[in-house]
Amino acid sequence: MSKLRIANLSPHLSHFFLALAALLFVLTGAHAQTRPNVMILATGGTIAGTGATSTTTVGYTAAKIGVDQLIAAVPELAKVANVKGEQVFQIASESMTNEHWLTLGKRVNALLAQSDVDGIVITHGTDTTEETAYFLNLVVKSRKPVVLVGAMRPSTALSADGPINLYNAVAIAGSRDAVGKGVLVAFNDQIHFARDVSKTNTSTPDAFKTPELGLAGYIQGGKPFFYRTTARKHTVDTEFDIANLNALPQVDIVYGYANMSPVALDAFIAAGAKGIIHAGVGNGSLAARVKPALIAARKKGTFIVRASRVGQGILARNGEANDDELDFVAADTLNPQKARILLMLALTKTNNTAEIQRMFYTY
Ligand code: DAS
Repeated sequence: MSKLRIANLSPHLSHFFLALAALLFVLTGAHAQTRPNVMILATGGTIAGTGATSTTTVGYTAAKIGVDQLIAAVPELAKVANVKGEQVFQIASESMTNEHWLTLGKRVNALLAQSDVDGIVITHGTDTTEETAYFLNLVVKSRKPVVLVGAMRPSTALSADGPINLYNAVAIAGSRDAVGKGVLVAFNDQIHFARDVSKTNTSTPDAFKTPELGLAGYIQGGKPFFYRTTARKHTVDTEFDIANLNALPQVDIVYGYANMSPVALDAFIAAGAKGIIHAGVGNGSLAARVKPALIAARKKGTFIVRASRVGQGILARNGEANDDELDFVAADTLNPQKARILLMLALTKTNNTAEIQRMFYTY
């Protein structure tokens, strides 16, 4: 067709071809190929919980409804991704174990290695979300998004927060902007880095916070907005690999408080703990009645990490104790429950204190 004739092509005819193209796009499902493929791995928790009435927001039962029901309850998911569900566990997350973590981590890595999986959402109880998220942050071997999500109110409650949290998490997991950010936690329209987030309230929908180090960004209208990157290594940049691991070394946490004694510490050591996280008062201070027991444990080969029960701030090496002399490790800004995860993985790689300390300054 000559250039002149194309220029004169009736606008009505061009509108017809545009409408026809749009119709074909919808009918052939071509739009589905433009949406990301997101796997939803369900593990239980309040997001899957049910209560006796719509006003039951405490005293409900967690881990009751399955992943298919979670997905069916939010048909809007189809707007942002092609989703598939898999019920990995059905537990309240206070019962999460090292074995659950290894199973989940291996499943996540297997799925992310598939070219037809663009991202993963993990629905999870809120009690240990921060721990599972940090564990995965250290062992996932992909740059694809992994987003943990849960709910502070059961699915049967008035203004249940699970559906919108799930929609947001799927939108983030399918977003190219979330690639390479490490494992993320999505709650209450906010996006948090796995390393720095913690649950800060027993029951309110805004329980997840990253108080001083700051959240990663927000999710609004089905689109994530990131304002920070994390300074610490994660996922593909870590030295940890669980592919051939079937167990993690036993590490326990001793909680510090006025009048504490070495009884708990001694019990953990007697039970075979390979490492102890001392969640000390203040900057990880060691009570006079407990310090000798920690020193004795170290001499017998148990690794000691000084952390703090405080929640924010740097646990300074050689601050409240001479870590160089005692051969202890300082937890930096990791809270005790996350320090435990890093020490467990560190002990799968080394028995050298200086190497373990390097890891606490790296991850
Ligand atoms: N028991 C809590 C848990 O499973 C319920 C929740 O808040 O998700 O972590």
